[in-house]
Amino acid sequence: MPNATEPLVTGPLVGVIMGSHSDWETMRPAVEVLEQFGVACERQIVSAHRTPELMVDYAKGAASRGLQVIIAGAGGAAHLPGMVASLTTLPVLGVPVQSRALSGIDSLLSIAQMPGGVPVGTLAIGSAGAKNAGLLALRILATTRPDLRDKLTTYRDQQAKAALEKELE
Ligand code: RP5
Repeated sequence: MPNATEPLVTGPLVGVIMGSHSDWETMRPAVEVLEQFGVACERQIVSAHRTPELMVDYAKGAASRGLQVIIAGAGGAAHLPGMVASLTTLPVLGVPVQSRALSGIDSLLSIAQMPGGVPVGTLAIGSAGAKNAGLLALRILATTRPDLRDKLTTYRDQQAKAALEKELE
């Protein structure tokens, strides 16, 4: 596994935002995988509904603060990723949080069904989507960072090895 004690970069490159504190358990794996690879990230509650002005300021200021990817998680009427994507040219990865009423189908469709022209990369519902959002952010960053690319190759190889080592009783 990558060595978490040797950061590759300093200063947050990835912003992980979510609409509510109730989203945090779902979104935590995104932060964990970024930290595992030594990529600095920030985490913050930014709500499209409850803190719309903060959302505008966050999205407009993200690139100038040095962020290169934004991961946005939200549930229900999940406007956050699309609204943020409309306010920045950074890549925005949307994570649908599993809602109580509709099990996250509402979140998924709200995030995935963007009109042409405002792209949001939509991941799976829930924590698997959050983990993959972190890994996808790493892959985006790795296009210009050979050290990070090497770590991702090691991660992929270790994952394949672990899958094959499992015995079928
Ligand atoms: C959305 O509403 C949040 O992203 C969250 O998933 C959902 C419910 O929020 P809480 O009522 O739990 O704060 O804006």
